[in-house]
Amino acid sequence: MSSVTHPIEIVRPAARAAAPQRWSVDAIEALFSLPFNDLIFRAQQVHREHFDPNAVQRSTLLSIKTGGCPEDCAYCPQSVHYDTGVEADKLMDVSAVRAAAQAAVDAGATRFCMGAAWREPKDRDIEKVAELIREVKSLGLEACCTLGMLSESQAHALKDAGLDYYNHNLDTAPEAYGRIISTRVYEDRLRTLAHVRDAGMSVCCGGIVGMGESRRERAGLVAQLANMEPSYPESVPINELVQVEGTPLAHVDKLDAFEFVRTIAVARITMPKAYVRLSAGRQQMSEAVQALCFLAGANSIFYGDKLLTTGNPDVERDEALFEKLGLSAC
Ligand code: SAM
Ligand code: DTB
Ligand code: SF4
Repeated sequence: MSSVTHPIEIVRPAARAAAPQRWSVDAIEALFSLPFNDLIFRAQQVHREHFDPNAVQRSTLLSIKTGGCPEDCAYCPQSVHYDTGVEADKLMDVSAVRAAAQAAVDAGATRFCMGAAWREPKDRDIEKVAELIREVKSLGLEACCTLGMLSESQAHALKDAGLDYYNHNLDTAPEAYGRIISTRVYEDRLRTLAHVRDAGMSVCCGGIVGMGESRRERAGLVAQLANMEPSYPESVPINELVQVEGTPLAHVDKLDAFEFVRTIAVARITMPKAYVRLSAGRQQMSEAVQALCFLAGANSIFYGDKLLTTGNPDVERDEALFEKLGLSAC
């Protein structure tokens, strides 16, 4: 008898890698609409499957090149298009960056994130930043940079210097992007993210809420992040808009605090293994709302009294909050 193998036995579905779950905007919007307690309960369940529920990762930010940016992001105090009082500075030198990174280590941060107000760095900027990355890594910190758009070769150069994470936010839903930024398009952001991934770095990518967007648009942003190919970002910063006088969004209606917490919960449910960072906006947030964000699955914060150009709770205040909530750093 001849032994004929049926094709179905050769390509057994179980032998294939499980396809990542795709989230529709409708399904994400339905999560947003759950009763608050049900949503938080679900987020907490997902969180506990993958993380220690009482551990929060801490990253310290440093603006290594401030102001004078040619882009027109409507939220940003560093754009040349708006009069916000932020002065344009040159790239910081190695010794000053080293001192700031050492202070971050001493305060208990595990990651150091260097931000530059560039549309895109020049190749000679990348050489200088590579030196900064090597310094940061020599202190035992994880290194992250956010420098604007990158070419393929620039992404590889940063990876070769030891960069662990690259932060590049999608900021809002594709259909809302044109209302916020006119000097680049969504596709530009996605291209840089692909270069970062291809170079072998971890992706840090999130957005800003409270810019006057609809709930549907918040769901659209989360869908972009959760469905990112080949996988969602390892780190997802959820920023609440910091309203800065002089920017077009300085007086936009403030987002309801529960809607912010809902956004964190939805990010947690749709990106179960990501570090979801409660990012900009903590300075204006009560401790109770921050505690709700941790309950909703946020497990990372920016740590230190400054973000890039605006304020953040100081280390003592955060230590006290961790103590009150029984949180530990990881
Ligand atoms: N120029 C680079 C870029 O845009 O990718 C890197 C620096 S930029 C300041 C980094 C991120 O900061 C932005 O993508 C945005 O998400 C966030 N950001 C800027 N201004 C903000 C504000 N006023 N409130 C909240 N987040 C803000
Ligand atoms: C991110 O998502 N938020 C950080 C970091 N990545 C670079 C920046 C927040 C900036 C807030 C406004 C400012 O301080 O200039
Ligand atoms: Fe420039 Fe980045 Fe600010 Fe946009 S967000 S104006 S690209 S520094």
